[in-house]
Amino acid sequence: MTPPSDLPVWHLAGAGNMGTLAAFYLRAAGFPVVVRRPSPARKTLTFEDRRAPRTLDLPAAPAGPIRHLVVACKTPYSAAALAELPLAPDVTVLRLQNGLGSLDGLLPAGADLIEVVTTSAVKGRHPTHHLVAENQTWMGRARGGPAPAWFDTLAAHWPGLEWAAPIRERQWRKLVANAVINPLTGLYDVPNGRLLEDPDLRARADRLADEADTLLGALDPAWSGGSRQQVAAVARATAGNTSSMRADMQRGAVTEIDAINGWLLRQADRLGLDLPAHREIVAAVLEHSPAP
Ligand code: KPL
Repeated sequence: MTPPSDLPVWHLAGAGNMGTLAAFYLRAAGFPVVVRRPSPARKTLTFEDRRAPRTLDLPAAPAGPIRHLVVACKTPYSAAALAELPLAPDVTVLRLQNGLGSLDGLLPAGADLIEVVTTSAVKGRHPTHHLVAENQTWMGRARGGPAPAWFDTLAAHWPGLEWAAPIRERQWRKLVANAVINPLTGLYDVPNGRLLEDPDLRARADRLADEADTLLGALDPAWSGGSRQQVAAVARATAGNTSSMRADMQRGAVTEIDAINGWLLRQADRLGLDLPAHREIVAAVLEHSPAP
């Protein structure tokens, strides 16, 4: 375990649902947490299981280089959130965002980028956030590698947190679920479970899942496929949920389509593959939501 005097100070860029969740567990583990973006905040996290609500006072960050950063803003705001932050050349970054590649080109070359995949769910708006499902969370680097020294301290206070080496398969599984469920539920304005009930939606979901399998299999022949079944399992487990993209579209906000389906399309372009169902759905979402 890391001795308390060596506990790093975590800077938070994005204090929404996911940022509040990370801040809560980091604090529970004894790490100081300060806010970089947007500003100092008082947050309340309540729990579905009726644990006492916890108020988090997140002070503004002191001046000086950032060595440990949590990026938890929505993906379209990544560049703005990181602009002019004094990142140390070897900054450790925890990325708690949907999609892939949202921090490409935004971090110093020596940064240690740790990806976070969670199946926990937090709902709400500033300043009140509600932990509705406390499930599993994985952290790890896309290329693999051992956990940093602070990880065991955090894992002792973050239920269901595991180190994944490498984390890529988990990221790809999450990406596919988001690439199918989010745009369809956003466009049709339906809860996740409707994808299983409506035959037309189910057929569209299956096409998106199959195209994702084709691409991911081309990127890595070891990819085991099965995205139709995996997406259906996520839609079943979250049947009553409003996906994050549906919520964004309902409030007229910019969506994360570019980091989710856009990432798949960029990889497909590189490989000379066409993903017509993803191309069409990206165009449809962009037509119905503000430009990034
Ligand atoms: O992660 C999600 C999201 O809404 O972004 C899913 C898995 C689709 C659950 O709603």
